[in-house]
Parts: sequence; C-alpha cells; structure tokens
Amino acid sequence: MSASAPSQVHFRTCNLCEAMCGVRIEVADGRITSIKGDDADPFSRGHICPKAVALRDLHEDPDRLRHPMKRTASGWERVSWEDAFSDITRRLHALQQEHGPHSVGAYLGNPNVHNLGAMMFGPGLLRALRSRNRFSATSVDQLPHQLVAHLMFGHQLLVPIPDIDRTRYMLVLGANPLASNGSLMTSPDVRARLRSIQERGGKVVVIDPRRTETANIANQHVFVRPGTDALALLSLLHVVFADTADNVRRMGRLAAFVDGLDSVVSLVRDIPPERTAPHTGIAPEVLRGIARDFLAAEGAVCYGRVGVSTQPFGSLCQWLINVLNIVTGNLDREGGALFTQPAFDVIGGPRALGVSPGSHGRWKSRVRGLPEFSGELPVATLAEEILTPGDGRIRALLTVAGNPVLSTPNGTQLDTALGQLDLMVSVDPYLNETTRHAHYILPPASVLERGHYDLVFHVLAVRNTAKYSPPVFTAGPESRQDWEILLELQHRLETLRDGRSARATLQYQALKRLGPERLLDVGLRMGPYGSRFHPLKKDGLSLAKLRAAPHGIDLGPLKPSLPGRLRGRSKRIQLAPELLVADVARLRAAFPDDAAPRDGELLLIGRRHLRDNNSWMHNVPGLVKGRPRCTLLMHPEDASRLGLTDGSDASVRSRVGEVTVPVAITDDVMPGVVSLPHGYGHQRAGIRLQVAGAHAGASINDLTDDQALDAVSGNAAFSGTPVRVRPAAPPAPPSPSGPATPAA
Ligand SMILES: Nc1nc2c(c(=O)[nH]1)N[C@H]1C(S)=C(S)[C@@H](COP(=O)(O)OP(=O)(O)OC[C@H]3O[C@@H](n4cnc5c(=O)[nH]c(N)nc54)[C@H](O)[C@@H]3O)O[C@H]1N2
Ligand SMILES: Nc1nc2c(c(=O)[nH]1)N[C@H]1C(S)=C(S)[C@@H](COP(=O)(O)OP(=O)(O)OC[C@H]3O[C@@H](n4cnc5c(=O)[nH]c(N)nc54)[C@H](O)[C@@H]3O)O[C@H]1N2
Ligand code: SF4
Ligand SMILES: [Mo]
Repeated sequence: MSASAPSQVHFRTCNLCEAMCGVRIEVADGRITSIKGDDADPFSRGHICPKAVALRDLHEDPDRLRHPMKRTASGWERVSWEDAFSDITRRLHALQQEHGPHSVGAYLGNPNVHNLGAMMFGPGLLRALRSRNRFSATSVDQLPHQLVAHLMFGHQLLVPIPDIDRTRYMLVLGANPLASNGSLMTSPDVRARLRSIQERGGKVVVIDPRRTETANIANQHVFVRPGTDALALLSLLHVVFADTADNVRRMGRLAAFVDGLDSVVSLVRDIPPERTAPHTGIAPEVLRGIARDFLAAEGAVCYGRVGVSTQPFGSLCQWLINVLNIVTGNLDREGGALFTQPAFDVIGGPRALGVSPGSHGRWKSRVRGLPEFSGELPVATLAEEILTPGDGRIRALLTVAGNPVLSTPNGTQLDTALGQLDLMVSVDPYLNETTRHAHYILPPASVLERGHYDLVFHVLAVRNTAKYSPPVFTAGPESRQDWEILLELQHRLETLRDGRSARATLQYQALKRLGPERLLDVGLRMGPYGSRFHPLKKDGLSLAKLRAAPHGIDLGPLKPSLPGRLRGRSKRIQLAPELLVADVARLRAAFPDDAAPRDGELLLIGRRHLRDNNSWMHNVPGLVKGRPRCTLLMHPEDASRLGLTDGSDASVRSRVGEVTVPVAITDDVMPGVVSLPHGYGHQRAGIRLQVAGAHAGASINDLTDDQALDAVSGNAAFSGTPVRVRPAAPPAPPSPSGPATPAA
C-alpha cells in the first residue's frame, strides 16, 4: 500500500446562498475528501445545509466548461482566450459604432452578488458599455426593497434587517427561510434562531398562501390570497393607529427624524380589516390579534421577502412593512429591525469603493417606457427590447452568471429573442438554457479557485462579522477568474473606443495587479473597524487580520445607528414618499369593494426547496435524487372539481404559455392557489447538463407574464399569475395500422 499525502484543511464561507455558513474542507492528493460545517465559525457555529457538499460536485462537474467556447456552424469549438476577447470586443465595438451604445445590452445574474471579484469589477465593464440597456436579477427579486430603501432612508442598500436573535415577535410575509436559508436576512441556521424566539417566550407568525416549512414551526400560520398583502398591511396599520396610544409617542425616539406620519395615518383611516378581508381572505379578528401582539411585544419585527416583492404591489408591501416597523418604534431598536455596520462599508465608506445611493426614473425603456432604477431597467422588458424593430434595438447581449430564460417572466419569449441577436456572449461555467444561444461562452475558474469575501451579505446579516476565504485550489494557467474576464473586456472595449492611452493602460495594469484582494484590503482598512493606514490604529481590521482568523471575526450584534446612518439630503426618514402614497390608488382600484371572484381561475405561486438553488444546481446528482420535486401543489377541493388525481399530469395554461406537470394534492396550499417551483425546464435542446436534463421538470416562467409588473418599480410580478388547469390529454394510443399518415 502506498502512503497518501497528508490531508490539508481549509476553512471557508459557502457562497451558494445568502447564509454565509462556515465550512471545513479537507483536501488530500488534490481532491476534496470531506466538507463539513466549521464549528469554530462564530456566526454559523457549525451549521450547513445539504448544498454545502455541492461545492465539491460543482468543482468536479464534468459538464463544467473549462475553456472558452465558440459556436460555429458545426457545433461548439474550443478557442483561445486571446481570439475570444479580440473577436468579441471588435464586434461589440463595431455594433456600437453603427447602432449606438444602447444596441449592446447586459444581464447580470444572481451569482455575481456572491462573487467578490465580479462585485468589484462588474461596474467597470458596465460603465465601459455606456448602455442604458442594463438588466439584472434584481428586477425579478429585491428591487422593491432597494427602491423603498432609496426613497425612505436615502440609500438603496439601507435595508432594515430583522434582529432575529433578540426579537420577541416576528411577523413573516412571503418568505420561507427554512427552505431558502434566509434572504436579506443572512442568518445561518435560521431554524435554530427562529426556535430560540419561541424558547424565550416570543412568537413567530407566518402569512403565506402555502403552509410552508417555516409556517410549520411557527406559532401561527395565516393564509393570504396571493398579491393582496398590501391590503392586509394597510389594515394592520389601521388597527395600530386606531389604538388609543399617541401615534407620535409610539414611535419613540424615531419621531425626532421621521417625516410624513400624518399622511400615513390618513391613508389607512378608511381601510379597516373588515374591508380588506374579502380580498385577502384574512379574518379581521386574526389581523387585530396580530396587531395587538405586535404592539405588546418587547421588540417586534415585520419581515417580508420574495413572495411579497415579486407581486403587483411589491413596492407597497416593502414600504408598508417598513412603516409598520417604524410607527411601532421597532426600527433601529434591539429586537426590531436594525441596520448593519459591515467591515467593508459600501454605504458609508469611500465613494470609489461604494455602491451608489440609487436613482429612479432618470430614463425609460424604449418599448414600454419602464423606469430605470440605479442604472438598470426591468428585465421583464428585455425580450421586447430585442424583438421590437427600430432605433435603439438591442442587437448584442452580454450575460454574466445569469440564466434569464429560466428565471425571468415569459422565458419562452426571451428564449426566442436570444436566438435573434447578432452577438451574444456569456460569462458562465455552463452550457445551459440561456448560454446555448451565445456565440461565445467564457467560463470562469471554479468558485474554489478564488478568494471570497461577502461584500453584500455582510451588509444584510443579522450580526456584524467579517471573514475572508482564501482559494482552496490554484487556478490553472489556462483559466481566468470572473474579474479577469470582466476587466479584460472592459479594457479592450475602452481601447477600441478611445484609442490606446498611457493613462488607461496604467490604470488597467494597476487594477490587474491589485485584483479583488488588495481592493478588499483597502476597503477593510478604510472601514469602521479598519486600521486606516494609521500607525496608531494598527490593531484595526485589514486583510492580514482576516487571514489570521480563518474562522472569521465576530464584530457583535447589530446596534442602533440612526439618524447618523441615514443618507440623502435630508438625513431624515421619509415615511410617506409620494411615489408610494400615490400607488395606493392603484391598489384600491385593483380591489374594489364589490369585486366578484373570477370563475375557474387559479392563482399560481412559486416555491423553493432546500436542495435547489434557482436554476443552476440541478446538475448535482446528490441534490436531485429522490422524488421529483417539480410538481404542481393543489388543494384537494380544486383537484376534485377539476378531475385531477394525485400524481396525474395536469396541463397548466396562462396568458403566455402552457406546461404539463404532475399534480401533488395537499391542503398545504389554500383553495384557489397552485404552486410550482422555479428553476426547472431543462428539456430544452442543446444544453450540456446531463444530470439536470434527466430531471428536467417544467419552467414556471413559461407561464409567468412579462406584462405583469409591480408598476412602481418594474419588478416582475410572479405571485398570483392567473392560470387554468385541466387534466393533460393522455398520450395518443399508437395507431393499429402502423405510423399515422398526415391527413389530406
Ligand atoms: N434552497 C434554496 N435557497 C435559496 C434559493 C433557492 O432557489 N433555493 N434562492 C435564493 C434566492 S436568489 C433568494 S432571493 C432567496 C429567497 O428567499 P425567500 O424569500 O425565503 O424565498 P421563498 O422560499 O421563495 O419564499 C417565498 C414565499 O412567499 C410565498 N408567497 C408567494 N406569493 C405570496 C403572496 O402573494 N403573499 C405572501 N404573503 N406570500 C407569498 C411563497 O409561498 C413562499 O413561501 O432564497 C435564496 N436561497
Ligand atoms: N417564477 C419565479 N422566478 C424567479 C424567482 C421566483 O421566486 N419565481 N426567483 C428569482 C430570483 S430571487 C432570482 S435571484 C433569479 C435568479 O436569476 P438568474 O441569476 O438569472 O438565474 P440563476 O438560476 O441564479 O443562474 C445563475 C447562472 O450563473 C451561473 N454561475 C454560477 N456560478 C457562477 C460563477 O461563479 N460565475 C459565473 N460567471 N457564472 C456562474 C450558472 O451557471 C447560471 O447560468 O431568479 C428569479 N426567478
Ligand atoms: S445554507 Fe447556504 S451558505 Fe449555508 S451551507 Fe447551505 S447553501 Fe451554503
Ligand atoms: Mo434572488
């Protein structure tokens, strides 16, 4: 027997979801032999979910692309980085010369936010494109949170974070952290954290059209008709204000820097729970009970996520949730909702290393006139911007870590549109439903071959911590990091446009040498805990300090920070931004008092499973094994009315499309509601995902409607898509007289 090399142990943060779990990775002979939770991580304390081991599977996946690929008439061919970069930038430049800067669009997907290098170098490339046609997964996700934070607190990332570890009452709308592991609430081992609310005598209440995994461990679950949460929140506020206490006093110290209380009070005066109950399905006494408990708790917080953002009144929901926390004195208070103080401060730190405070409506999309937010347009309009002829049409598209064919509304239409581009370039490790349309795919090095620090999720975490993860493996000489690809494209585009200048070349070379790590070091040193290059502050945080603490550093619980942390000119909280107040009229018009229910129509909602991650982890065998999960959940009453049995195939039809999926009958969904997970639909031809292809499922976004938006923000309104469901036609029996001949 030959002796094998001793194994090495690496500590790291898992970057697959927002929870930032510490992992302990053992490597022997260049291969991963184990991945476990890191017990010494001060934040996650050993917790991981089943996806952590996928870090190895993703790294080793034979389908993961390892060199640049070019699509040719005879199929995909390997090309050199040099040939790819030069041909791509030459063609992009030529298109922009001929058709203007906006003829090139860009779509940035979710994994960018989990990638230090992409976060730091993406903005440079986008600037170099000079295009107004920038899109991202933000507008199928948290756009309302950012718009509302921008309008109320003066910065798009000033998102109040639930103080889950100290609260005594947590009201959850449209989030299922037991499956998602928490979102805009980075909280590893969220189950334990929710349990401890209950252990200290507090309550967890979930409002959701489905009795979810989270609802199952909550003290109370309340069904709500999809898309009506804004009405419920208005009525909740009505009850709060009808309480005898003084409205100003109730806000406590916040009253000194809050503007607009009176407009909110008068807005909800005629919206008692009795008036909204017929729409929401929530009994008035239930809502009154919630208001009572919320007011009585020593520290209460209302938290709403994807289910209340991706709906027609997403911005109203996120606004009213903040309003509820503020008017009950629970913002900026222990046990309520607080702002973080991250070590790398993209909000309050140096401008050059920061994220802009946000902007709204500086320009509109060409076809539908949808407003820009912070330099981006709603992705629901991407397909029509490609398909609609005329000046300013998108002719070339760059996608970076995105799969919009499966993740954006009316994916079928986008699928068609992508096929009509003059040039499409995808920075992505997989040949999938989206990238199959690319002319070039540029695959980055694997996640374990790069250093990691969560620039974004520390901003959104329930506790202040900091951790740097060095690479586990060294990337080969032939591979490129995401940031290197983005920087190279940027530099070449700028050179083609502006000519070769000594200054630009120096800047490019300097950035290339610095890389994300050195920039991170600068940000940490300049940050609130940093050493600031000051000799007397040498104990402060720096990259070296983080390297010396491989499990991460605890910086303590969230602390009150207002009004100092507010941004914007007024440095005051805007409780009643005009844009949002005005949208209440649209809400009221959508739900008139005498509305009659629509016959036979069901409302479609999504769902997540612990073992999924949007569209891109179905190629990991360990995560897709077991019973198929892409099923249509349906209440027994609806199933029997429609003649559907458990496990039978149903055809689901919406305004934009039709899919066939097996039905799973359960009273976990409310009558009138059906649920399908997103991220499936891997049956499309030409993808290179062997495992996912064998677990194809159907894409919910072949049903969701690109015209259904939150009108204020332009966010996709997935929740509550009207659908009709019927038994799928059984496959035609084979004809007894051989193959059928076409009818004459
Ligand atoms: N396992 C896993 N984890 C993930 C992901 C994943 O795909 N899989 N994705 C990651 C990403 S990108 C994100 S953004 C987060 C999202 O994190 P969460 O927001 O927690 O996501 P979901 O589990 O989809 O929870 C949304 C809930 O909203 C409910 N809902 C739908 N419509 C309505 C409505 O009209 N009103 C109300 N009140 N509820 C409604 C749904 O039933 C569902 O329970 O998860 C992240 N983590
Ligand atoms: N109906 C419905 N639709 C939804 C949702 C829903 O709840 N319901 N949720 C929405 C939400 S919250 C989100 S965030 C979006 C996600 O939307 P997208 O970001 O468009 O989709 P993902 O499925 O996350 O695809 C990620 C892509 O990034 C690639 N990738 C993974 N890691 C890396 C990397 O390190 N570098 C690079 N360059 N590429 C990488 C993967 O191969 C994949 O192609 O989907 C949205 N779509
Ligand atoms: S919960 Fe999220 S961060 Fe933690 S191990 Fe699972 S995927 Fe990774
Ligand atoms: Mo997301």
